[in-house]
Amino acid sequence: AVDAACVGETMALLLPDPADLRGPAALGGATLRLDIGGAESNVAVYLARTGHRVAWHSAVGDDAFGRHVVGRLTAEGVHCVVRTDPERPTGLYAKESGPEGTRVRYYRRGSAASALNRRDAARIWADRPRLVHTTGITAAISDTGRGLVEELLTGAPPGTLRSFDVNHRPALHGASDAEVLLSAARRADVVFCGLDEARALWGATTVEEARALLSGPELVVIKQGPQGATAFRGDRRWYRPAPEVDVVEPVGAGDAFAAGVLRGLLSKAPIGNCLTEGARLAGTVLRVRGDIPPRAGTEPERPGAAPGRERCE
Ligand code: KDG
Repeated sequence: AVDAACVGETMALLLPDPADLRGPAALGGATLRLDIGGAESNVAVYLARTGHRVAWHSAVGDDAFGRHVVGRLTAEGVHCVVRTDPERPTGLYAKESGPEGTRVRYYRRGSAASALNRRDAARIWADRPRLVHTTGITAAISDTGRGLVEELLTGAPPGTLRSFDVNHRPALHGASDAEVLLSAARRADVVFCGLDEARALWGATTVEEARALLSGPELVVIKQGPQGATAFRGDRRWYRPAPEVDVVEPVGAGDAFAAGVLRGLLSKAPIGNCLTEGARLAGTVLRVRGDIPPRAGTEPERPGAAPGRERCE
């Protein structure tokens, strides 16, 4: 049995050195750092770093990028349950961070992971995870990916905690995805959603409106960017401010936040402490250009959320 199963695509990530992006000959002779990125495997890494047994379920191509992804995740202590697809490549993505912010480009259509489908759920349940985590990205990479997300949310064995992060990506999601994401989010036990996402997808303007839309999950966590985050369970609510950091690059902070909350839930910490751990972890990734901070920079990590009194407001 594993503590958590994280399900979704992980891509090889190409990170140019910011100095190489200047001038008309941008990237000519540039150095590209090879990293990895995938919302669900990012969560898996954070959970593994505190000693949880975590499986990442996905597919990669029979190529160097796929081996790189699996190698990196394995080195992080994540158990990789992957199909190696001889026909389809590993997805790629590139991130350019400049003064105007971060621009992300995907090269993932027809990737190995886009062939994930509802039949993959059987392998996932075979591990008997306490928690299954997936996101709106998996629902958007293909119709079969969406089928797998539906299966994870409706076919989970009783007692499995189903976690869903809306993860709205304008480069991937079209207008018709708003309904898909809402119905997936409503079927989870724990849902993470940015207020900006709830606004863009469903027109919610306040955390209360976002929470009201997300009827169904036992725990609804609304991320308010620099304003912090609010969690709702039944008629109780908890608030935590955002970490105070000089932001280098924001991609991946949502995954770190979700992982911090899930760490807390796995160790049965009070909700307020789960949010505190989410904010702390998000702070660690906001300081780096990659999607996850290197292990050395964050060691040693505490197991689970910090003990302490729960504050409810
Ligand atoms: O949350 C960070 C992810 O967006 C990033 O790691 C890449 O999975 C990714 C995606 O599809 O954008």
